[in-house]
Amino acid sequence: MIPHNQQLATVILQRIDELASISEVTGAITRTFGTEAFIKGRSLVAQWMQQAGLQTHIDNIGNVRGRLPCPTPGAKTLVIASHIDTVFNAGKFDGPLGVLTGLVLIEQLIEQKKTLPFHIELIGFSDEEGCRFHTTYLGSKVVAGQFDNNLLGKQDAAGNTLGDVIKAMGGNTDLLSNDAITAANWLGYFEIHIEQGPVLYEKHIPVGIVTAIAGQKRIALTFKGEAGHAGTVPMHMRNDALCAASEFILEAERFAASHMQQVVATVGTLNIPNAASNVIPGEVSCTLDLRSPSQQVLNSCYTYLEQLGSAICQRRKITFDWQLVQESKPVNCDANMNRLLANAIRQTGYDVINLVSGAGHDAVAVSAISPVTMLFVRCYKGISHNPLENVELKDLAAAVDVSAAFINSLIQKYNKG
Ligand code: HGY
Ligand code: MN
Ligand code: MN
Repeated sequence: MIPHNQQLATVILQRIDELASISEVTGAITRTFGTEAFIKGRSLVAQWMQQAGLQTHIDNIGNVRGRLPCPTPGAKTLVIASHIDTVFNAGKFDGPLGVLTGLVLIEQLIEQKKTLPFHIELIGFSDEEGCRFHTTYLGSKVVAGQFDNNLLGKQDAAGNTLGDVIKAMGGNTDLLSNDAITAANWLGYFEIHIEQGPVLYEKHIPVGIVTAIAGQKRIALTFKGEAGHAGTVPMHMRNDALCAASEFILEAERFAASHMQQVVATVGTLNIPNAASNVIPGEVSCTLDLRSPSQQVLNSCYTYLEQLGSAICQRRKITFDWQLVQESKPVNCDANMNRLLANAIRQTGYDVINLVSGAGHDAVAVSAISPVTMLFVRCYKGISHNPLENVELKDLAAAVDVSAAFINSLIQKYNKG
């Protein structure tokens, strides 16, 4: 007889696979905010929520939301959520694992006819990765009442504005604030997510608790030199934008590596307009992603690297543009909810591992208005943002058990009043 938790984990994995089959590209998983594939994937999640009997709707920012109301007047809401958008060429677990595990947990509560002392709202957030508009947490910011309408003018690579894409999806940009859960109504926020790091894998432990989430700054850089003929301009007479960018990128890597784990720096995109093998690059743009659990370290590294870029470009007679595009502060998860989650982990027979998340999560946006807690699930070698991302069935089954025990402890706590 297959253990019940493994049967539930099998359902979750089947749904993860079905959702992963919906993509903007053949042979890879890509579902970015507002695309046809995103909408198709979201409809599938909405269908599952409806089949489970949840009051389901799509809000104005494109989140898919399923509510299990409780009969208690004035009850607060526990939100169980993660994101359903992906990076390009993504793994299939980053985001959907949290939404689809949450769905199975709620289906179990309905099946067990549990009387809840609080409402539960399951949410698939529409844009956590921020790949299309170089933003992050658009969906969770709306639910947390933290959305900045100035973002509506942001453009994607094709010149579409965020506001236009929201409207094209059927959202009303004037009503985004109506989609927020107001502060008084939040009981708490629970997100289940793959670790996206190697600690649980190295320790052979299926789950861990997130104590804090690193702060991040995303910067857009432009290096402008002078395009020229690759065959005729002598080396000492060049203003090669790509060589300047390359020197900066390698220096940024060396600098971060010398900061002993306190900060990570990544140049994830680089673009050379009008690139050709026989043209000296006149202009290069790239992005820098800085992360640290310490705001002070994040700020000092940001300042240092901006000055470093200016100095390199001054010496090379290159103009240098440095624009902060997005930032979020380091966030602490809620000690009280984490205590309950730790008890649930022990109760399920596992050691408690506390982890700081280098990856950002929707919990960052929600932490502005609600206590948040996150359960990490071991993934293969910590690989993520990569099609090799993988979670074992038995680890997912463990996460189901721990999460169910955690939710039950909340029910007991709030039933006592
Ligand atoms: O970039 C991140 O940390 C997350 O995957 N959005
Ligand atoms: Mn991600
Ligand atoms: Mn994620």
